[in-house]
Amino acid sequence: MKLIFSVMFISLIGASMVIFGSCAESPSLQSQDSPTAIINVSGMICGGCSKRIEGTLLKLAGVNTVKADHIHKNIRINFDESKVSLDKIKQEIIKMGFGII
Ligand SMILES: [Cu+2]
Repeated sequence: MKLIFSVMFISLIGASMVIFGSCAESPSLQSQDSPTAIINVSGMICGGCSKRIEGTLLKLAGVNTVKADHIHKNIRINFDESKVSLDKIKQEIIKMGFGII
């Protein structure tokens, strides 16, 4: 009986993580003040590339959300202009080996 409860509890945590995970990407949660930029990038050829870009850019202070799309070859990024500049973000993308179109 105890096992059943712990299994239920773990799956409940899993479900809430999925819910909160999808909320984090929702544009409605973004601050109205911070701009969202769309950067066209060359060299992204698969989901691994986009995940790598997302992971690296999210580590930058001031970057709120990053959505890299390797099919449309662009990155949608929401950031705090007082903490990070668009130039700095582009530099990081170039440092990873991608090109800015
Ligand atoms: Cu790739």
